[in-house]
Amino acid sequence: MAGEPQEDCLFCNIIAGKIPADVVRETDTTLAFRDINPQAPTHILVIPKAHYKNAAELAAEAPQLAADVLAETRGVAEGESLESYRTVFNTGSGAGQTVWHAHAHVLGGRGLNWPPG
Ligand code: IU
Repeated sequence: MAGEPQEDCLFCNIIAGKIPADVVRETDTTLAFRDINPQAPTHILVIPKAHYKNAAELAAEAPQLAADVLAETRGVAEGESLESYRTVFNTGSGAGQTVWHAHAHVLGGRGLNWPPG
Protein backbone atom coordinates (compact mmCIF):
# COMPACT_ATOMS: atom_id res chain seq x y z
CA MET A 1 0.00 0.00 0.00
CA ALA A 2 1.31 3.47 -0.87
CA GLY A 3 3.07 5.08 2.07
CA GLU A 4 3.78 1.76 3.82
CA PRO A 5 7.30 0.24 3.94
CA GLN A 6 7.88 -2.48 1.34
CA GLU A 7 10.06 -5.43 2.37
CA ASP A 8 11.51 -5.88 -1.09
CA CYS A 9 12.27 -2.17 -1.64
CA LEU A 10 15.95 -1.20 -1.59
CA PHE A 11 15.31 2.33 -0.37
CA CYS A 12 12.87 1.18 2.34
CA ASN A 13 15.63 -1.14 3.54
CA ILE A 14 18.13 1.75 3.57
CA ILE A 15 15.65 3.78 5.66
CA ALA A 16 15.25 0.82 8.02
CA GLY A 17 19.04 0.62 8.42
CA LYS A 18 19.14 -2.90 6.97
CA ILE A 19 21.26 -1.80 3.99
CA PRO A 20 24.07 0.73 4.51
CA ALA A 21 24.18 4.07 2.72
CA ASP A 22 26.36 7.17 2.85
CA VAL A 23 23.75 9.42 4.48
CA VAL A 24 24.33 13.17 4.20
CA ARG A 25 21.08 14.59 5.62
CA GLU A 26 18.01 13.36 7.43
CA THR A 27 14.74 14.92 8.52
CA ASP A 28 11.66 13.40 10.15
CA THR A 29 10.25 12.67 6.70
CA THR A 30 13.23 12.42 4.30
CA LEU A 31 16.66 10.87 3.89
CA ALA A 32 19.49 12.03 1.60
CA PHE A 33 22.42 9.77 0.70
CA ARG A 34 25.13 9.54 -1.94
CA ASP A 35 24.25 7.64 -5.11
CA ILE A 36 26.25 4.40 -5.35
CA ASN A 37 27.00 5.08 -9.03
CA PRO A 38 27.59 8.84 -9.19
CA GLN A 39 27.03 10.60 -12.50
CA ALA A 40 28.61 13.87 -11.31
CA PRO A 41 31.09 14.90 -8.58
CA THR A 42 28.06 15.44 -6.35
CA HIS A 43 25.22 12.98 -6.88
CA ILE A 44 22.87 12.65 -3.93
CA LEU A 45 19.44 11.04 -3.75
CA VAL A 46 16.69 12.57 -1.62
CA ILE A 47 13.89 10.17 -0.73
CA PRO A 48 10.72 10.32 1.33
CA LYS A 49 10.83 7.89 4.25
CA ALA A 50 7.34 6.71 3.32
CA HIS A 51 7.13 4.46 0.28
CA TYR A 52 5.63 5.89 -2.92
CA LYS A 53 6.63 4.26 -6.16
CA ASN A 54 7.67 7.45 -7.92
CA ALA A 55 7.31 11.22 -8.00
CA ALA A 56 3.90 11.04 -9.68
CA GLU A 57 2.41 8.85 -6.97
CA LEU A 58 4.14 10.92 -4.27
CA ALA A 59 2.77 14.20 -5.65
CA ALA A 60 -0.74 12.76 -6.02
CA GLU A 61 -0.98 11.06 -2.64
CA ALA A 62 1.32 13.04 -0.34
CA PRO A 63 1.89 16.55 -1.73
CA GLN A 64 3.30 17.93 1.55
CA LEU A 65 5.86 15.10 1.57
CA ALA A 66 6.71 15.90 -2.06
CA ALA A 67 7.35 19.47 -0.91
CA ASP A 68 9.58 18.15 1.91
CA VAL A 69 11.66 16.22 -0.66
CA LEU A 70 11.98 19.29 -2.86
CA ALA A 71 12.99 21.44 0.11
CA GLU A 72 15.66 18.91 1.00
CA THR A 73 17.12 19.04 -2.53
CA ARG A 74 17.85 22.70 -1.77
CA GLY A 75 19.32 21.71 1.59
CA VAL A 76 21.60 19.20 -0.12
CA ALA A 77 22.73 21.80 -2.66
CA GLU A 78 23.50 24.27 0.11
CA GLY A 79 25.29 21.65 2.17
CA GLU A 80 27.44 20.71 -0.83
CA SER A 81 28.01 24.40 -1.73
CA LEU A 82 26.53 23.87 -5.19
CA GLU A 83 25.75 27.14 -6.96
CA SER A 84 24.35 25.31 -9.97
CA TYR A 85 22.79 21.90 -9.80
CA ARG A 86 20.11 19.76 -11.38
CA THR A 87 17.20 18.06 -9.62
CA VAL A 88 15.82 15.06 -11.53
CA PHE A 89 12.88 12.77 -10.83
CA ASN A 90 12.97 9.90 -13.31
CA THR A 91 9.35 8.77 -13.45
CA GLY A 92 8.61 5.51 -15.27
CA SER A 93 10.94 3.05 -16.96
CA GLY A 94 10.89 5.01 -20.23
CA ALA A 95 12.43 7.95 -18.36
CA GLY A 96 15.11 5.78 -16.76
CA GLN A 97 13.49 4.96 -13.41
CA THR A 98 15.06 1.76 -12.03
CA VAL A 99 14.29 1.97 -8.30
CA TRP A 100 10.57 2.05 -7.51
CA HIS A 101 10.67 4.27 -4.44
CA ALA A 102 10.32 7.99 -5.21
CA HIS A 103 13.64 9.82 -5.25
CA ALA A 104 15.12 13.09 -6.42
CA HIS A 105 18.61 13.07 -7.88
CA VAL A 106 20.67 16.15 -7.01
CA LEU A 107 23.55 16.44 -9.48
CA GLY A 108 26.27 19.06 -9.48
CA GLY A 109 29.94 19.85 -9.36
CA ARG A 110 30.38 19.87 -13.15
CA GLY A 111 28.75 21.49 -16.15
CA LEU A 112 25.51 19.78 -17.14
CA ASN A 113 24.24 19.69 -20.72
CA TRP A 114 20.71 20.39 -21.90
CA PRO A 115 18.68 18.63 -23.20
CA PRO A 116 19.43 15.47 -21.21
CA GLY A 117 19.69 12.17 -23.08
P1 IU B 1 16.63 5.91 -11.11
O1 IU B 1 16.15 7.33 -11.34
O2 IU B 1 15.54 4.99 -10.59
O3 IU B 1 17.36 5.31 -12.28
O4 IU B 1 17.73 6.05 -9.96
C1 IU B 1 18.10 5.01 -9.11
C2 IU B 1 19.42 5.39 -8.54
O5 IU B 1 19.68 4.59 -7.42
C3 IU B 1 20.57 5.20 -9.54
O6 IU B 1 21.25 6.42 -9.76
C4 IU B 1 21.45 4.19 -8.83
O7 IU B 1 22.84 4.41 -9.02
C5 IU B 1 21.04 4.39 -7.37
N1 IU B 1 21.31 3.24 -6.52
C6 IU B 1 21.96 3.44 -5.32
O8 IU B 1 22.32 4.55 -4.95
N2 IU B 1 22.22 2.35 -4.53
C7 IU B 1 21.87 1.08 -4.91
O9 IU B 1 22.11 0.13 -4.17
C8 IU B 1 21.20 0.94 -6.18
C9 IU B 1 20.91 2.02 -6.95
I1 IU B 1 20.62 -0.97 -6.86
